[in-house]
Amino acid sequence: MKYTIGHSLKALLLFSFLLFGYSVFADTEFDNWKRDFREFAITQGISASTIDAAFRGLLPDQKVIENDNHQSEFVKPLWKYLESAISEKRLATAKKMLDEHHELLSKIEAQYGVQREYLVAIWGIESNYGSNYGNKNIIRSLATLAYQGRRQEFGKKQLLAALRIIDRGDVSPSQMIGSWAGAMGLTQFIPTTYEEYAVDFDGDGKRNLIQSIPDALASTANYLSKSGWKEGESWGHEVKLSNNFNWSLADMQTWLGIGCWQHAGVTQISGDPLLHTFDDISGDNLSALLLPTGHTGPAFLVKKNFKVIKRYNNANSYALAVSYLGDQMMGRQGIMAQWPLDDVMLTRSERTELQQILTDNGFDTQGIDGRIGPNTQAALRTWQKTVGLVADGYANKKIFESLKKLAIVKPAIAKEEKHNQVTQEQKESDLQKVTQKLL
Ligand SMILES: [Ca+2]
Repeated sequence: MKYTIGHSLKALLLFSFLLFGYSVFADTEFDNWKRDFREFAITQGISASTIDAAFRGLLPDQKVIENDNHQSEFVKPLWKYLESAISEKRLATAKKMLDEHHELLSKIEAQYGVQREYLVAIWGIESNYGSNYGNKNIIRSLATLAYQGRRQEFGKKQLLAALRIIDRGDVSPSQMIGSWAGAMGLTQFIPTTYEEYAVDFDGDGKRNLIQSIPDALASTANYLSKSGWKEGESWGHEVKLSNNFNWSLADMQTWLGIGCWQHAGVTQISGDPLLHTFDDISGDNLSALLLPTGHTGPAFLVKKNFKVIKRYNNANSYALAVSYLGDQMMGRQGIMAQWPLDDVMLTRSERTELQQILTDNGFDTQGIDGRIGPNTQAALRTWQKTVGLVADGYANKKIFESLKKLAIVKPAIAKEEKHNQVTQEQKESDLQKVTQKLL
């Protein structure tokens, strides 16, 4: 009898394991991880009761890992992104918010020196004025990222910061709702930014960026101000470039005074000289030239405040959206020049291929990750210069097709060169000739 029960029990256990084994195993592993993290967090000064309250019943969220692994094949053209970020409806709500929170915004502006329009723009773009700031349990999202996947260090650091925020009494674990990646509240602060820059502006002793509009907007102003926002200044201006412009200056690494830009052939969008209206420019006030869609699209001279907006989200598209939504609240004009609407964006695999071709041909992109960053742009620019194209470093379908032709002709040139022992100068001139013929 004893044997039979034991046998049946074993069979039942085996059956259960086959049926539920993976999840039972995974949960146990996660429980172990939670136990270890709890111990670690206590050594970091977080109270056991806070951790226990935050970790109670917590399970990993596979959706978070899926989102983290999902790298989109297609990119939205910049003009499409701006169209939705600065829609008529968004602008109308923004103006309503300026009106509704007039008094609060005056106080924040006086204390932090950041124009209210840009704060309201960030609030709109980050959470659509609180109507969309994510519905994920932040602790669960961050615990999942810390437990598995490719960003465990980030997850761990942010989770600790989130627990400290709860420990401090700013918000409760259940109030911590936000995006799958850990950004919280009306203006989407990640926990480490929250810890460092959040302020209590409504005076209740708590820094609540999820439910308190005064706290969220003042914290955003504080963050911008501490990141070097220049009071009373704009983010920059749309400009026009002369036909024989030296495109290598438009690399966002070259920061020059306004006089230098004027000398280089930059004018106001109207064609008037820069200095006439750029009266907030002093000697130390430098600008960089941004051509987000290459030499055929709009051009912008951007200043320090543009860089500060990018501290929030390091994308030119985002910073342009905040800048223009803010400007339009002030009644300033929108973007005047035409976007290159016929441009076809590269897919992720094409971007990877472009980097591979450039690197294989001696134009090092410093890694192949499918993202067109400053290194890839610099490599592309050098290639464009070598073959006599406008060196704007902008990668679209047309450039990609030209580059693919190069990948075909380059080995033939190299073979011939080897045979004839040619000089570097000759090599470049040959390459230029062949490519010109192909393009
Ligand atoms: Ca508060």
